[in-house]
Amino acid sequence: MLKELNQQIQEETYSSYIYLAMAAWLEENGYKGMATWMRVQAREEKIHADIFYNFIMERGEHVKLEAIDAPPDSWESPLELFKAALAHEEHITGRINHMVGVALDVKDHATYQMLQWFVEEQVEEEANVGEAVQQLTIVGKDGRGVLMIDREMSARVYAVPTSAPWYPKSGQPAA
Ligand code: OFO
Repeated sequence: MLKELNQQIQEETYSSYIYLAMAAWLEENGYKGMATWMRVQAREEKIHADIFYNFIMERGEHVKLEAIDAPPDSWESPLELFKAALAHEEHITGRINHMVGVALDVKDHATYQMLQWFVEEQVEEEANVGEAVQQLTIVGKDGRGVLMIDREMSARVYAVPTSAPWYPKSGQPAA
């Protein structure tokens, strides 16, 4: 179980890294609203990594950080980029489900319970990215439609996840 939890710190940190790369591509190509959305997403992923770190520490176990691969740095279009983000979220959902299975196998009820927040979070994550894919598919190559979506997505702001387990309400990393 500990190996899986440590691997998840790597997975969530990579999530943060790939979304930051996506934000950079979007910003460089003039999609500033979507870039803002992705930067918020990248910060949220860093918090996901922190939650696993905090949980391992709380249990008095050893944190072992793994290498982070370099993410891609270009995509064909915003639609292709968000499709890649959706595929990544589906991969993460698979990871969380796998970990729930391991927790059940080894009767680690504390980890099982902590993972329930992530089970719910993944439903939201896939829905949010899926909505962007759907909207971008509808507007297709209509530049005005894409820019309208870009403007809407600029409204996303970062909020400290007060409901997250193993994460201090202050939003500061645990000392
Ligand atoms: Fe996007 O939920 Fe964590 O990785």
